[in-house]
Amino acid sequence: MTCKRVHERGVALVTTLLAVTLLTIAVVEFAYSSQVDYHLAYNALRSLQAASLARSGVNLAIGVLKKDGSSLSNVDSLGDLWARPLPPLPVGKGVVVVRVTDEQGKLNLNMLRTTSGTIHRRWREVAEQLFVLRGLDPALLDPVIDWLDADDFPESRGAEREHYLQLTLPYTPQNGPFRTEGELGRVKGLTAQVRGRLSEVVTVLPTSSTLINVNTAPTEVLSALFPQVDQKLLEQFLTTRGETPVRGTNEFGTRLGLPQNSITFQMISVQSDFFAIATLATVEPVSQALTVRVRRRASAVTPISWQTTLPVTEKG
Ligand SMILES: [Ca+2]
Ligand SMILES: [Ca+2]
Repeated sequence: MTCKRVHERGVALVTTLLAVTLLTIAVVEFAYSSQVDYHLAYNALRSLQAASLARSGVNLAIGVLKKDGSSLSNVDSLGDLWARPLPPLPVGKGVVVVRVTDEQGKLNLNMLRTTSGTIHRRWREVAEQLFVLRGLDPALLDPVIDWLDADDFPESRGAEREHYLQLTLPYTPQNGPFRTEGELGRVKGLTAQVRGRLSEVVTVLPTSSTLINVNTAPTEVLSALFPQVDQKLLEQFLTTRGETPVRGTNEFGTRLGLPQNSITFQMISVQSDFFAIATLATVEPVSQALTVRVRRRASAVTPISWQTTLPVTEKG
């Protein structure tokens, strides 16, 4: 064998090895990208299914609220069908959890503002008491007051235009009712942590004429409204109101031994028009949470806000 032929065979061998290596890399790359595409398509499909399932859960709750609204009862309580916790509902390949809560059991911050743009003294006292009961400095309410009131004069620990215009990204306070719950995050001092502490007892509703439903209000809201209440009678009421709700504010006063001539009795009710529907839909491996707040008038139920959280993929 000549030296030249040996050289040519060596070159052919190297070329073949190189070709095989490149082919192997291409095949592995193709298999990998196919797998990624498959997982992306799979998760996208599951996300879509979970989102649809979450909306179905909302529609289910709306149906229950409509039915309750068309009943002859003038009382909304924790004994109603909408308030009863349902077990997780399996639907197709997924499962959905639905919870309905009464937004009128909470303090609607827009109630603090009167129609003339001043602050309602008694609602302010209740809000301050509620902040204290939630372990918060009641001075945190001052910037809320300034956000709501029509004037530009800050409360002692408050903040008006001047403060907000000095921020890196300046804006002006509303000097009017809150339009969304998200707007609370723009108020001085109302950090995510503070808002988290208040979320179960405070809300923002698109009206300043709501009253607090004593049949559904959390303990702290009732304590803030009636700080003088006998604690034993309050506990007794809380444990029995699901089965035997009060049918009017007079009955509430009698059951809790409260004098009914106070202005606070004009701030409470036994009915509700605003509810929050929270659903969590899971189509493995994706979960989708959706919270919809609704307003009910007789048997008509209208969404007033939607809040979704991004789908959470647990694996795959
Ligand atoms: Ca103001
Ligand atoms: Ca002010």
